[in-house]
Amino acid sequence: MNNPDVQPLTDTLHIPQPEEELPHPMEEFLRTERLPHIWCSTCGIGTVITAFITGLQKSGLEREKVAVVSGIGCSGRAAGYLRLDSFHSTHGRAIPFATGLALGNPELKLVVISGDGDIIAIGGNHFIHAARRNINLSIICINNFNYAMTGGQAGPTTPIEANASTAPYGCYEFPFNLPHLAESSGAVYVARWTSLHIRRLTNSISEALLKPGFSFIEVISPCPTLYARRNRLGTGLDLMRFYHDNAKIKHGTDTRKLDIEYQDEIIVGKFLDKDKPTFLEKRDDFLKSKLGDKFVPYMGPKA
Ligand SMILES: Cc1ncc(C[n+]2csc(CCOP(=O)(O)OP(=O)(O)O)c2C)c(N)n1
Ligand code: SF4
Ligand SMILES: [Mg+2]
Repeated sequence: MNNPDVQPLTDTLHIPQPEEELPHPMEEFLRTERLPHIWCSTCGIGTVITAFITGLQKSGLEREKVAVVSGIGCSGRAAGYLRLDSFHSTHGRAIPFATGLALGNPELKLVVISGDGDIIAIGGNHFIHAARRNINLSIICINNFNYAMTGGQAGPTTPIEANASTAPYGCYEFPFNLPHLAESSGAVYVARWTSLHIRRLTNSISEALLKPGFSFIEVISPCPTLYARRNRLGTGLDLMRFYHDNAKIKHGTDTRKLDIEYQDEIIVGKFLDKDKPTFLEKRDDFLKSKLGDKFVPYMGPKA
């Protein structure tokens, strides 16, 4: 029997017609005019972008108050595809570039999205000093264990035994344990996920964005074209299966125990979340204690 108080479902539901073009749900945050992107099929970087956009939406931060900086590399292309105040800087210099923005406009939340080579090799010195100072930056380091863009060279996260174009018999250098490097340099928030852990990565990104100070998220990500091909590890999908079977969630693990051995267990989770004055808070408190009323803190460009 027809009830006049009940609206028919067809009146409330929008049923798309085949000829109708639906906007992508993330279109608002993507520079669609720059698509198609450069990344290979089943590369993990796109997943990180999805997690970042969702994490940003979840954080509730106003997009005008967020800026993203990348360096150079496949991962370093991230900023260029994001419809935010986003900057594609030079190799290894994303952190000092972002630091300048953070100090120039303390209202901004700065995010650096870049690769293991960019952030930890050529940019390694900037990384440790920004962490030491507790600059208000969130770092998302996409670790694919090699310099992908330039042909698969070994870098500071390549595991011992892994083959690379500069390590044809396998890599024999000790790699960095990134969560431990971040914590021991002064970070206040440290997590590691893989690009399979999209929901957990999204939540971590959202938490890190809301955390004042230097936060660090490592994302282990497939590079099927170079790292996986050289090491005969299969496609991106095979690497995702590897993460599924070998990544173990162990929140709160002592970061000294987070080394990654070649094709072995990968411990993921949130390892550190603590409070400490940021660089600007510390500077202002310190100078106020020395100068008293003579000290006038810098409040940003609008002050
Ligand atoms: C000053 C300088 N040195 C070297 C290069 C060449 N270069 C471009 S990207 C890159 C490595 C990028 O590796 P990573 O950050 O891990 O990014 P991926 O491509 O693996 O995502 C290098 C060495 C450069 N562009 N500028
Ligand atoms: S070379 Fe590797 S990291 Fe670069 S886009 Fe292709 S799969 Fe991704
Ligand atoms: Mg890399």
